Amino acid sequence: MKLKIIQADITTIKVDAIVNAANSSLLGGSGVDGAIHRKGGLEILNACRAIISKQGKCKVGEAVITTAGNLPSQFVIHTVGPVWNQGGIEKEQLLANCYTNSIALAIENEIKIIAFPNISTGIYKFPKELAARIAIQTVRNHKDAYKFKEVIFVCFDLENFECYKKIIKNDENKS
Ligand code: AR6
Repeated sequence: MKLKIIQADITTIKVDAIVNAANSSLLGGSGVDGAIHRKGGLEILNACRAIISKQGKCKVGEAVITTAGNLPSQFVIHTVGPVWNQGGIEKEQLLANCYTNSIALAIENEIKIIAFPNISTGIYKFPKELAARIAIQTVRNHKDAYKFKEVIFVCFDLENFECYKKIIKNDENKS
């Protein structure tokens, strides 16, 4: 499995699935969620509405999959990150669950290339370095269970981009 770190707008990249940092309503919002719904169009919103009417709101840490509508990718996996608020170990576990449950859906759908944004590190205010460590570690924990061709961490802001590069570099130096 190749881990790749890039700085980009996730709505512009063409992979099997991009992940959305959604909220429990799945009806869109601002940040990366807003960008995905804006560019992906009504097809995504209608697919989210159908999921909500069938199974109710998407809980924190859980994930659902839809078409990617007008986006270049094939699927969007919507996951709901935790709001950092006062933080705590349960928030860290919930963030890890976002990655684990997104990966489970990717496996079910035989997705080989998946791109993650930096879930919870915008409006939900999760500390960026801690979130990056959780993201990288959780993805690595699955490397024996399923062979992704590529897992891409798509960083939007420079701070996240630098964080991910630093962690990957430190890990390489240790091994
Ligand atoms: N491509 C990639 N990453 C992006 C993009 C983009 N186009 N736009 C922003 N980011 P956020 P959250 C980065 O706030 O913290 C929404 O309203 C951004 O720099 O999008 O999980 C939802 O509906 C940051 O690093 O998501 C929820 O209500 C990361 O994406 C709430 O925000 C996550 O920032 C979710 O908050």
